[in-house]
Formats: sequence, C-alpha cells, structure tokens
Amino acid sequence: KFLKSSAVSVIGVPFSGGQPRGGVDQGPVRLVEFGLLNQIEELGWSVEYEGNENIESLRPKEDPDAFNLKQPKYVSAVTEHVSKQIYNAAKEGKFVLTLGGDHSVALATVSGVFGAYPNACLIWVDAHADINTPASTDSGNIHGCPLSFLTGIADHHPDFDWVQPLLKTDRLTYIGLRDIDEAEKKIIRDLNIKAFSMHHVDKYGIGKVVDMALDHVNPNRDLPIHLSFDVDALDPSVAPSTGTPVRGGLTFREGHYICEAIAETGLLVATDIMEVNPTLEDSHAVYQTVQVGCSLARCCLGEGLL
Ligand code: 4U7
Ligand code: MN
Ligand code: MN
Ligand code: MN
Repeated sequence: KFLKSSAVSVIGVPFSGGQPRGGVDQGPVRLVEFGLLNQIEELGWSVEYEGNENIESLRPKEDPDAFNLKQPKYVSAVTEHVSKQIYNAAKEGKFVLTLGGDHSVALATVSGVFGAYPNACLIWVDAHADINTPASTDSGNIHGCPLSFLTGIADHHPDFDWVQPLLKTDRLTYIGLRDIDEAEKKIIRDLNIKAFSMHHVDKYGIGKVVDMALDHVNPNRDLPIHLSFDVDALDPSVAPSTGTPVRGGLTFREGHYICEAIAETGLLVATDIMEVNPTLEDSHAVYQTVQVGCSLARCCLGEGLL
C-alpha cells in the first residue's frame, strides 16, 4: 500500500554509545553473518545493505556528560547521520529494516521514517519504556531516552536540536513493558500513552493485545506502521544476549506473533531489531539471540503468513 517496490533497505548501525556495555555494536554484523540478507531475498524481496562500518569516525574528540546525558555528542552525530539514510530509503518507497546497535538508534529510525511518512504510527516492543527525559534519567544512558526527544517532551538539550518532535503521543503504543522507571510511569499516565505491559499480555493474550494496540494507533488500518523491536522484550530464556534483560518477557511465539500480525496488515513500512549483543552470555545464548533476531525480521517481511 505504501511501499513502491519489493525492495528492502537493510541499515546496520554498529553503535553502542547510547549505553555503557560494548558488544551491541556487533549486532548487525552477526545478524548478517547468520544469513539474514539471503533469507530476506528468499522471501522474494530485493535487498540492499548499508553497514555503516565507519561509524566510529563520527566520535567527537571530547564528549563530556551534558545535562545528565552520557556521550550526547556521539549519539547525536551518529543518529543524525543515520536518520538521513533511513529518510532517503523510506522516501524511495523501500521497506527499511534497521539492525542495532543500542536503542538510542531509534532517534534515527523514527526521525527518518516519520520524516518520510508524517502520519505513521509507532509500535514499541520492549521491556522498557525508553521515554526518560534528560531531567528524569537516573542512568544517563540515552538508549533509555529516545522517545522523550521524538515526542518533544524532553527538556531542551543543546546536542539534540536536530531531532524534530515528529511523533504524537497518541500515535505511539507499547507492548511488553515490565521495567519502567517511576518518572516514566508518570509520563505515560499524564500523557495517556497507550501501553500494554506483560500484565496485559497475560490477561488478554497476545492476539487481543495486538488488536487493541492497532485499534489505538491505527483505528482505520490505513496509516503506515513503524515497529521498533528491542529484543529484551522477549524473555531472557529466548533472547539472553542483550544488555538489560528482564525476567518475565514475551515467549518465542508471542514475539513472532506480533511481527506476523503487524506484517499481515500490509501497512508495515519499517522495522528496527535492536539491542542484540553477541558478546554477552555463552555461545549457545548468542546463537539463540541472533537466530531469533533474524526470524523476527523475516516475520516482519512476510514469513509465517500463508
Ligand atoms: B533499552 C532504564 F533505568 N530505564 O533509563 C534507563 F532501568 O533500550 C533502562 O530499552 C533503559 O534497553 C533500557 O537506563 C533501554 C533503567
Ligand atoms: Mn529499548
Ligand atoms: Mn529494553
Ligand atoms: Mn536493553
């Protein structure tokens, strides 16, 4: 409906500057080594890949903490750069699949996708709400803050003036939440952001939760959809190799169901697969996490639908 061809632009963002642990920058190359690009071609798409291998060159010489945030200039430079790639690919009518990297990279994906599709909606699948403001964040890690900038609720921060508040809070919905900071709870409540926590998944089942999420952000099923999937939404038994695991997450099937059901709408234009860290846990755990990252991406591109 919105895509102009069956082309996928896969954008690797080997970046870990939005949080303190190394290794999440190796997520994209591991997903690609696992065969993801060929797998997508086998589903009938044409694939082009941008790996951003030289992203380190955007690191500034000095990057002191500023207004509570860590490495603000590096995060800003990388995400502004990548946002242009994503905007261009989306404008050309390609499906955009972004491979993280930590979730600060959503500053790039949402800016790029919503620049190209101003009436899009965002489904954020995560254990965390990632809506801390510079004032509210306790950790200072920007991967916990992207949605505050994208919705315009962040207090002004000089390093992020390029980020436009393109996301209205009623075009955002969450699935999978279970580790939310007090300040984030207040934001979600005060702004009436539609959030489906693991409690709701237990109560209603994943089928009903996805229906309700879509009913909220896309009631007439006519708006483009951006899915941002943090693999820590999955239970750590399913996706162990990630920086901030939280027990009690989505099962393997629940995670895949979300991707399939959204793909089935025919409205999905962009997906992010974020926070795969192939340096955490043992080799079996890494294999499982990389494999599940690839299969979630494939489900967003039609695998699993008859
Ligand atoms: B992720 C946290 F305090 N809320 O702000 C924070 F619990 O992209 C976690 O979802 C953020 O993995 C997690 O640091 C960010 C913390
Ligand atoms: Mn996240
Ligand atoms: Mn998370
Ligand atoms: Mn995480």
